[in-house]
Amino acid sequence: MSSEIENRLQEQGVTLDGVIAALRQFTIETPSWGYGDSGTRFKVFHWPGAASNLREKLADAAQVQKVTGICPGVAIHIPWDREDDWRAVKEYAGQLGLRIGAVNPNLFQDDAYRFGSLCHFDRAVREQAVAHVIECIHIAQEVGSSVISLWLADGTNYPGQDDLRRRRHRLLDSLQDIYAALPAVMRLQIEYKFFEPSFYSTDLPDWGTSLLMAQKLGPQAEVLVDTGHHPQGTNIAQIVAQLLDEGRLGGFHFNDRRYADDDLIVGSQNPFELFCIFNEIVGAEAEGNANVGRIAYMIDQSHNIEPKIEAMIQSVLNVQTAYAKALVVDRAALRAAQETGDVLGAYRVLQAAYETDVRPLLSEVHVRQGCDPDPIAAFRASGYAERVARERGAVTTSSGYPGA
Ligand code: LRH
Ligand code: MN
Repeated sequence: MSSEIENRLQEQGVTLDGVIAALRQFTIETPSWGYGDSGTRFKVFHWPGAASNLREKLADAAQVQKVTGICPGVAIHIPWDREDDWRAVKEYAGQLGLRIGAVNPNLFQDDAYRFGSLCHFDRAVREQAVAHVIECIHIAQEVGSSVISLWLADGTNYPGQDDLRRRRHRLLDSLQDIYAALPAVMRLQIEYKFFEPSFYSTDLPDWGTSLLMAQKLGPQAEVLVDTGHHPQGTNIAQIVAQLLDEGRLGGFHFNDRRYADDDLIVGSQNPFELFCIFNEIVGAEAEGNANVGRIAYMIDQSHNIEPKIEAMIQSVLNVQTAYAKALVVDRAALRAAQETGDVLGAYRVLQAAYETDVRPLLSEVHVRQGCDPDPIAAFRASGYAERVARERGAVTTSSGYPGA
């Protein structure tokens, strides 16, 4: 363990054990859909051994948990993961050392949703959509999950296509019907996205709209921040600071992007942005913000060309790295610089933390989790990927374009 970090932390009155304890209690949920074949509208490339049903996805997620020790939860998506015996699923997950995490309704793939789901002008379609989310609430109850993470593709493609205030009224009405069905222990996380698949208006386009809806619904409603859902140049760390201050930051869908909702490996394109997000979280926690302890950290990615399980492990390591760097920020020095207008002094405090090599620290955390210090090497050495590629025969893939 490098004494360089230890000495620096000592100077800040922070113990290494404290930092390691924080990293050990930190968990990240992986998405079932990240283990299966996925692609773009141009092509879905099949990965040999890619999981094609919920049990294979859970078995692959168990490998990520085995080598990282911080991924016991797996988010599911309905109907992609629909099963007829959810108690058996809960049992099977338990045998693998896993639990079912957030339940994601799908209100974007049924033909009925051409003009929207919860915002559709036809009451029958809205009722169908509400019924689907309530079905997901029942599934969550059966598998012991406490989070419904709701994303809507709802929107319009042309000016005048629909009345934007009436769509908002329908949205709130539908969400109130869903909120009324939410058991006391459960949280409704409202995800936003500034465009796609709608290209004129999106009914939940930004954090402000999701926050307003959550505040109108009640304390169990929160905002879910998908890091790929913002216009270029958006300061996501500031959105996180605001939501923490409002006590409505429910969770994250971590991924990274260069252009639009690219769903690439988190921290692979803009690792400093991810560090700034965690710096806001650690800073708020240091000042006793109660919301921090409730944040659901989840990954939401699609691995179109790369090996899916290794991509997931790499993603977990990238998030751990950002969190570890935020934990070694000299908060007292940062505050002092901020309160004296020492602009570059403050920046250099963050820069020093960001440029800290936390790999030895993370290796120590992995070992204390009972894992190999190098999770990627451990997974590769396991031969698991080669074994499932042999066992899980080939599957046909498709794409958004028929016949492609
Ligand atoms: C929408 C989204 C949403 C999921 C889907 C897989 O872009 O981020 O969270 O339902 O991806
Ligand atoms: Mn998402």
